[in-house]
Amino acid sequence: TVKLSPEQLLCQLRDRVNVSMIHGSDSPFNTSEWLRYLPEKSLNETVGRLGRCAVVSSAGSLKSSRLGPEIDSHDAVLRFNGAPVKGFQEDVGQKTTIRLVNSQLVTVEQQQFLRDALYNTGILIIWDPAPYHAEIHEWYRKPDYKFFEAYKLYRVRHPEQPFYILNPKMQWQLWDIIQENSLEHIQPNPPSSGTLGILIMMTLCDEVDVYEFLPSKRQTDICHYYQKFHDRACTMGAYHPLLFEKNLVKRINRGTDEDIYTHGKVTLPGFRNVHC
Ligand code: NCC
Repeated sequence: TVKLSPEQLLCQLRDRVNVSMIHGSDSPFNTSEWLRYLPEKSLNETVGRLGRCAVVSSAGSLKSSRLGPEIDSHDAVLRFNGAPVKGFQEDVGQKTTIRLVNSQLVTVEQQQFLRDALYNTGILIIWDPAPYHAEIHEWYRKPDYKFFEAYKLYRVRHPEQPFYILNPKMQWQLWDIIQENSLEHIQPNPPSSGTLGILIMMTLCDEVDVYEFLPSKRQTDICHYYQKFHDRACTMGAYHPLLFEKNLVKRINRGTDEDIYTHGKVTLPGFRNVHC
């Protein structure tokens, strides 16, 4: 097979990955019960049109980066799971527009999720690993983590905060493109929150700067900037095909290698600025 050009790769991502949130018209969520819980407005309506956006990975290499002001200069900032800003503003900024959380966090650490004020800022989006190209009903019956109860409890406590469920079909549409563009066979596990978040921002924004997803010169075995925990798998991946995700993002980077080295920064076009 012929290696796709960066532009062709961007077109594949734009045209084949359908980034959408579960909506009250999506069966089996089209019940009066679910209608009470799902947000009324679409994500697009809630955020409006966004210009420059930042995606902040949770990598240990953000520590001592002093990227905070640069990150906060964006119109919108996406963060992951339990990544804090309090006490880390200098390195990661303080703005949180969207927080993407996985279903494991919300169920295994349910009490913390319901209680910790960290989650009360911005728009929440939850995702759950679905079986390979499973139909939405099949996933609904057998989610990887049974997060629906925690979701409902959170919605009752914070009815004004937008909280979306990511339609699971996008993870395998994206995985297929990652596999097609890698030389090795990849384990069939969904992409990490990192790459899902990047794709979400590419659908909402004119331009997306991603920080410390491709590691800078500060690369470290410290897993997160907010914890003293060492594990190389955090950067390279174990369950998620993280290395392959990163190779793909490297190929579509419109920024410079110097920016990766010094800032761990990659610049990607929003899909509305990709012309196929
Ligand atoms: O660690 P996690 O990811 O929350 O990180 C968010 C995203 O940042 C990128 N990252 C992180 C660390 C690092 N050293 N390099 C990186 O590039 C990755 O793209 C990552 O997706 C997840 O993807 O949801 C993940 O979640 C954690 C964990 O569930 C949550 O932090 C909640 O506690 C997973 N860890 C474990 O299950 C132990 C992790 O595998 C994936």
